Amino acid sequence: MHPLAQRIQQKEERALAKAITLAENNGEDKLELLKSIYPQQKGAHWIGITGSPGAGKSSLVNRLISFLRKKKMTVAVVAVDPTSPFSGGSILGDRVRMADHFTDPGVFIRSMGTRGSLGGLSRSTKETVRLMDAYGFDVILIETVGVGQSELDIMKLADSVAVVLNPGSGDVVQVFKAGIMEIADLFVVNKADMPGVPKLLAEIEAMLDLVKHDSPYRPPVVQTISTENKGLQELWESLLAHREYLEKSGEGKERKLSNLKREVMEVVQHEIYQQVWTNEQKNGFSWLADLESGTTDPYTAAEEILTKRLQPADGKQK
Ligand SMILES: Nc1nc2c(ncn2[C@@H]2O[C@H](COP(=O)(O)OP(=O)(O)O)[C@@H](O)[C@H]2O)c(=O)[nH]1
Ligand SMILES: [Mg+2]
Repeated sequence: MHPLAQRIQQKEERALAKAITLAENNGEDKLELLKSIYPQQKGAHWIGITGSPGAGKSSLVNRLISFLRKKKMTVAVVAVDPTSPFSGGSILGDRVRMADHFTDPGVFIRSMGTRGSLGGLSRSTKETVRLMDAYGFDVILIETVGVGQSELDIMKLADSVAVVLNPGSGDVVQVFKAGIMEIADLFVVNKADMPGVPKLLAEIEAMLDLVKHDSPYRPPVVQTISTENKGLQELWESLLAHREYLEKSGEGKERKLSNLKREVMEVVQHEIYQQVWTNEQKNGFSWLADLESGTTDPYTAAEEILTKRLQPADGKQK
């Protein structure tokens, strides 16, 4: 067993932090570490929270942490939101409120470097969540801004995806266009103290009629005012109900399996690229001269590299 995995099993928080860094930096023994922690996972509830910047995701996460701690549950947070107070991009007030949680051993908060996680952001986020799960947190919250393909990929790894919307924001059209509708398991109308709630509710329902009319599960819509601590009980109950649905319907198993498939292919893609890169580097990128002189083209060069990889001269598969 990898030594960090052993220390994670003994609930050493520093080992968890170190392991996440190792995964993010693509340390040489990363696959060994991940192999060790895979069977240690305990089946935490992985919850994705997504929505436009300023929708109130971080405020909700913050309130949800307090809510769950009162229920004696432990919580880990992965913030993949560059504007998140967890990743340092926010106003002072938020940080001060957050400070309560930093000293609580039942809470672990980690922000992902959005610039250049070497293995890709969605892959390192997934690995981080697995490490947290192996440590034994009951709930893992993943906060992301709901834009872009990598954000969508990140959301797909959650058991339950909550999409946070605000009244009067025109968010619904954006959500629809971005393809988030299909992966939403729950809608949170946050800032329900602001005008325009009935209109937003009607828009969401109309969209659900369109997209989910023949689906066995219709995402519920929950209203919250995170600044006043309102709606959290309902939010939590809806998340639990969704988890129960995943278990009873078998959809949870299905999702996990298709995620695992994607994960394996991601690792293969990365490892092959890594091997080829190292190999070509060793050979001094021998085809570069031919490209320069015009005796080959990029596509032929790439094809030759691949052929070499698939049929190495010594007859052995690399
Ligand atoms: N009026 C009102 N303001 C809120 C509510 N929730 C969050 N906010 C405010 O909205 C702003 C953005 O919140 P934040 O949690 O940082 O949003 P994020 O970018 O989605 O993480 C902050 O100033 C919050 O205080 C709410 O329910 N009602
Ligand atoms: Mg935020």
